[in-house]
This record gives sequence, C-alpha cells and structure tokens, in this order.
Amino acid sequence: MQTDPGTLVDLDRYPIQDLDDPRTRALGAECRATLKATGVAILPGFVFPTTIATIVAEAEHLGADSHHQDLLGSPYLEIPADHWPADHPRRAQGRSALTAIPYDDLGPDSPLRVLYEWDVLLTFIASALGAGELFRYDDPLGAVNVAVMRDDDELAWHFDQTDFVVSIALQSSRRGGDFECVPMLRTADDERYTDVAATLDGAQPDRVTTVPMTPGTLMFFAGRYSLHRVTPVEGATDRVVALLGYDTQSGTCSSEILRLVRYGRAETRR
Ligand SMILES: O=C(O)CCC(=O)C(=O)O
Ligand SMILES: [Fe+2]
Repeated sequence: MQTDPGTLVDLDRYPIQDLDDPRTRALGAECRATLKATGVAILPGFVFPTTIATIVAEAEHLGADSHHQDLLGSPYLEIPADHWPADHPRRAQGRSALTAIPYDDLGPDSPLRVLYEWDVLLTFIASALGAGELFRYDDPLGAVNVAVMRDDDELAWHFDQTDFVVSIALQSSRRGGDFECVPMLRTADDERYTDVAATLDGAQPDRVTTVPMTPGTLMFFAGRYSLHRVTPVEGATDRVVALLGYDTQSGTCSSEILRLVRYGRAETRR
C-alpha cells in the first residue's frame, strides 16, 4: 500500500494541507519575511523522527556504493574566465567532497520520494516562498537527492546557481559539518568581491553565521546571494541532508557536467 505522505510530517504543528488555516497563513508570512531579511527560514520538527530514521537508513545503505566526488572548484561553480586576475575570488579554489544519492536510486516507497512527489508539500513551499507557481525539477538524478558527508568530507564556500534551495536536515555529524553562511553577501547587481575575498580568507568571522540544522528541520535558503559552506565533518557519524529541487519554470534539469561530477553518471539507469 502506498504510504500516506501526511503521516510522515507533523501536520499538527504545521497544518500545510490547509493553506487557508490562519496558522498556515501566518507560517508562510513568517517564512517570507525571515527569508527576505536573513536569507534563511527554518521549520524545526517538520519531518517526524521515524520518517527521518527511514530516510537515513536508506541513504546510508545506498551511499555505501554511490559515487564520491572530491574536487576543487570556484565559489561561483564555474570554470573561471581567463581575464580574472590570479588572486580574484572568481579564481579561488575550494575543496568539495561528498557522496550524493540521486533521485532514481530512491526506492518507490522511500519516504523522501513520497514527500517530494506530494502536491501538498509543493503547494505549501510555493506559498511559503511567495514565488508564484513552483515546479519540481525535471531531473531524474538531481530533482531530489541526498548528500551524505562522511569524516573529512566538506563543501567549499560557494553561491548557488538557483534562487533558493529547499532542504531537510536528516542527521548531524558529531563534530564539524556546520552549515555556515554570510547572509545576502551579494545582490543581483553588486558582486561585492572584496567581501567575498575577505570571507574566503577568514577575515570577516563576525559576518559568518552557523545555521542550526537539527534533524527534521525543513529549510528554505536564498543560496544565490548568500555565500555558504559546510565545514569538514569529523568523526564516524555522517552528516546527511536531503535537497529538494524546485523552480518557477517547468522542465529544469541540472547540467550534464554537474550530474557527472555529483553522481558519477549523467543518465538515468531506469
Ligand atoms: O548540505 C548542505 O547543507 C548544503 C548543500 C549546498 O549548499 C548545496 O548543495 O549547494
Ligand atoms: Fe549551496
């Protein structure tokens, strides 16, 4: 029998199935306001612990044989153009090492798949982001994926290439693995390279905030304008996060190069 998605999340605390419920309206308004002001909005305890445990078990099982990326890349997630000077942030290189479990590896009953494919969640996220109609990614690998970070894995400082990221914290590492960010460091028309360089050099520690990612938290993050990273994971407990892909346009798919880097393959096995 197909799992009822409504049993996987705390609908008493977050009645997302009813957008007209005054609590849901207030929640959406609060998300939009904090997102605008700070670049991050979090809903702690959104996903039930039992659901989290099932998703983590599946991710750890699949992750044992999945592709592990370990590479140097720029904060702008692109190959730097030749005209940038050698010491420019556009040319900076940081290490990103993690294992990503793609959408098409998740089983048909995977609670994460069930949640991602649930229209109630899609509609609530669209309303909470205030982004108009939202579409799931049309990406057999990246639409929803799980990042497993083991001892010594890390994610370098970067800006995302999408306006927002929706994630679910699944498991924290014992030490390290902190999600650090400099909220709204750049804007659409001001790159603020001096501040980017200062953050990369560790020269502006006061501007860096650590976002609490307690397992079960649903998080909205304005990653295009907020410089962010995940510090190196230490110890035997993996850091596990689910990333849910949405766009204001239909048909979005991550690039072939990103799929190759992240999953070790560009095409679906199905
Ligand atoms: O793992 C995380 O918490 C953030 C991941 C991230 O920043 C990304 O995938 O772009
Ligand atoms: Fe990111």
